[in-house]
Amino acid sequence: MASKIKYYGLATPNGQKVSVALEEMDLEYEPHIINIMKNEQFTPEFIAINPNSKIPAIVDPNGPDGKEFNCMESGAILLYLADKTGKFLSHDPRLKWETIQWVMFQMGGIGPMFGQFGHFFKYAKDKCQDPYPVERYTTEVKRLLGVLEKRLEGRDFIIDDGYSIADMAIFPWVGCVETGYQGGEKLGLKNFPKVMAWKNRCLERPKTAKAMTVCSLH
Ligand SMILES: N[C@@H](CCC(=O)N[C@@H](CS)C(=O)NCC(=O)O)C(=O)O
Repeated sequence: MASKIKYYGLATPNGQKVSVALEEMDLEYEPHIINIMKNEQFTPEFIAINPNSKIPAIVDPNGPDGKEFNCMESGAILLYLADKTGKFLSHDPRLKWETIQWVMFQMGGIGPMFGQFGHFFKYAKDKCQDPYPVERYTTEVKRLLGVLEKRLEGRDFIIDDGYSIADMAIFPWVGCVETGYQGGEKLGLKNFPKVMAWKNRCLERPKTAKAMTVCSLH
């Protein structure tokens, strides 16, 4: 019986969260590139795995009931893998719920807002002359970075007992606004020194660093 998890993704922040978790949790997996630039997320084969046509998604041949299990939404995948392995989600109930809160903060805030910033600041910059969207998302990204900067006061990682799925969820987005969207100056990233140092601390982990290029198109 197949035992490897199939990971369908791309080396974008949402995809990297999952490849980081798979590597850090020492899970055996098979990476499959879904090239969203070629609309591969809309094939019937992929829609059967993720009805929402977005990466990332996984197929675990040994799901919770021993049967094959498909999982979509990166935050749910992180929680699923943490639950499956017992790793990177604290066993202390208080810290566990703190971790879940920060994963949700990423899913509801960081991901959508940073993504919209990138859309208007980089990808659609020639399509929209109105300065409003860039200014709106710049303000919101800075606000969210400020929340993180405060959280990281006196902490090496988001949660007190060390590297967790909360870090895995959030740090790839900080890397993305800096290098992917080249938003460093616009966002004043140097004003968030704790966030930038934490992002580098995450990337110093060999398994995390390796995971960042899984399903890369380059
Ligand atoms: N909430 C979803 C967002 C996933 C998402 O937006 N993925 C992007 C790539 S990072 C995608 O697949 N875009 C293709 C499309 O929108 O057609 C998650 O966290 O998994």
